[in-house]
Parts: sequence; C-alpha cells; structure tokens
Amino acid sequence: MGTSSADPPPVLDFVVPVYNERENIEAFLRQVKTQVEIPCRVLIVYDFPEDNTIPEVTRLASLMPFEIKLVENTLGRGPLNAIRAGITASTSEAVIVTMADCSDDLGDVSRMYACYAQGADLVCASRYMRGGGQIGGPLIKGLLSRVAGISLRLLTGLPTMDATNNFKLYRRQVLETFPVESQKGFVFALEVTVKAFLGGFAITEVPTIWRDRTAGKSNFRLLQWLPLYWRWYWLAVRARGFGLYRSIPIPRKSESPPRSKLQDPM
Ligand SMILES: Nc1nc2c(ncn2[C@@H]2O[C@H](COP(=O)(O)OP(=O)(O)O)[C@@H](O)[C@H]2O)c(=O)[nH]1
Ligand SMILES: [Mg+2]
Repeated sequence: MGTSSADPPPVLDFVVPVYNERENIEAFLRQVKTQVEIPCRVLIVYDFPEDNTIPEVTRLASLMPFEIKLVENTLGRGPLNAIRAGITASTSEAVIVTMADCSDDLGDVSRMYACYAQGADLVCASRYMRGGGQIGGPLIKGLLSRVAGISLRLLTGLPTMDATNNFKLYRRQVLETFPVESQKGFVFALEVTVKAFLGGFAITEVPTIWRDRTAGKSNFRLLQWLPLYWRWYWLAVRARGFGLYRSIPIPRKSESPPRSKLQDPM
C-alpha cells in the first residue's frame, strides 16, 4: 500500500500495535505525515481480521506519502506479541515502536533519529528526564512507571530515566541480539533496554511528552502485567545495582563501541 516495490527500502520502519483503534488511526497516520520527515514505512500490527482499525487503514493508505503495511500478528494475541510480529516484518536498520492512540509525540522522531545517526543503538523517548512529561492517564500507573524508571537510572546507571516507555528507536542489531522472552503486556521495552544495557550497547534518551488518549479505550491491565516488569528490573539491579553480581552471563555485542563515546544530545 502507498508505494511501489521499485522504491528504495525505507530507512525507518514504525512498528505500531493496534487493538480496535478506528477512532485514532487517521489522526495517527496524519501525524506521521506531518511530523516525520525521514523516509519511513508504517507497519500496523493487528491480532485478528475483524479489528476495526483495518478498514480505516485500507481507506487511508493511498492518501499517505509513505508505505503502510498491515501485518497480522500470528504469534499470539496481545501487545507484546504484536510488537514482536511487527519487528519480524520490519526490514529497516532503524525501527521505532510507537502506539496508535496518539499518546506519543511524533515530533520527537527527528531528534531520536539524529541520535541513532550519531551512533546510538537504542534511543529512548523519555517522559521523566528534564523537558519530558506525562499528561493524564491513571495516577498509580504513571507513578509506578516514574518510580521504576528513575530508580533504575539511579541504582544501575542505565542511561535513561524511562526504560519502560515503549516509544523507542532500536538499531536492528539490538533486536537481533536479544530474543525477547516476555510473552505478555507492554514489558518489551524494559526487557530489551535492560539486555542492551548489560550487553554494552550505546543507549541515550530524548525528552518526550506523553498524553493520554482522547479516543478509544486503554487495554493496559495494570495488576495483571505489573509483576512482569520485576524480572527485568531485578536483573539490572542484580547485575549493576550492587556491584556484587557482575559475573551473571549476559549475551554480549560482538564489536561494541564504548558507551561513553556517545554524547548526550541535549
Ligand atoms: N495488537 C495489539 N495491540 C494492542 C493490544 N492492546 C493494546 N494495543 C495497542 O497498543 C497501544 C497502546 O495501548 P493502550 O491500551 O492505549 O495502552 P496504554 O497507552 O498503556 O494505556 C495502542 O496502539 C493499542 O491499540 C493488543 O492486545 N493487541
Ligand atoms: Mg494508550
């Protein structure tokens, strides 16, 4: 949809999980159109053929200047498997995971891409660094995510205050080095970020402002998914938090650039 097969491959794929986002998908695609200057492709990942996002995407595809690919998630329902399915279908060297509910500010993409172009392997859009923010959403969810992000930064030296935010840019090598073990929820970002950190990849962050959706319904199940975060939080704290457990075997990047070479983009 959108472009012919003779076009060069996009430099940036967006992986966008959707669950009945009929009310948001047009605004989302228009934001990609107006805010993203980098040649890109959008992979919309749905779980079942009756998802009400699909007809909207089909209707809008020819109106967008970038390619849109509808990807069926056949790995099992839920956002985490949808993100995995989207990443499997992606082909670009840089992959951004973002949400279809217009909560992420796509105006931050150029800055994220600039960090990647300067050598970052993983660029985290960060609500909790200076200049970032979080507007709306359930109080307890926001609070837990803030405490997790900031404490992980302070305890382990992980170079972002917002490891749990799924709005991130990944260099393909990061995604290929670490098979994702989690199976449910939105814990994808935290798992890959912790593994990339312990594996010596270059990580940086740029500020972002997250706004709660104004249409449709959140599918986030706080109580059910919360325990999934602990495993990765604890892995990072054990490995780096106390300086006592450095011998935990972690897959390492083959020729990893020193993380310190990366300048803070701010
Ligand atoms: N494929 C798929 N996408 C989902 C699922 N649940 C949520 N999403 C998508 O993931 C993104 C964020 O979901 P949302 O429910 O708003 O979570 P929240 O932003 O944390 O409240 C949106 O683009 C949703 O459409 C799911 O079960 N399957
Ligand atoms: Mg949302």
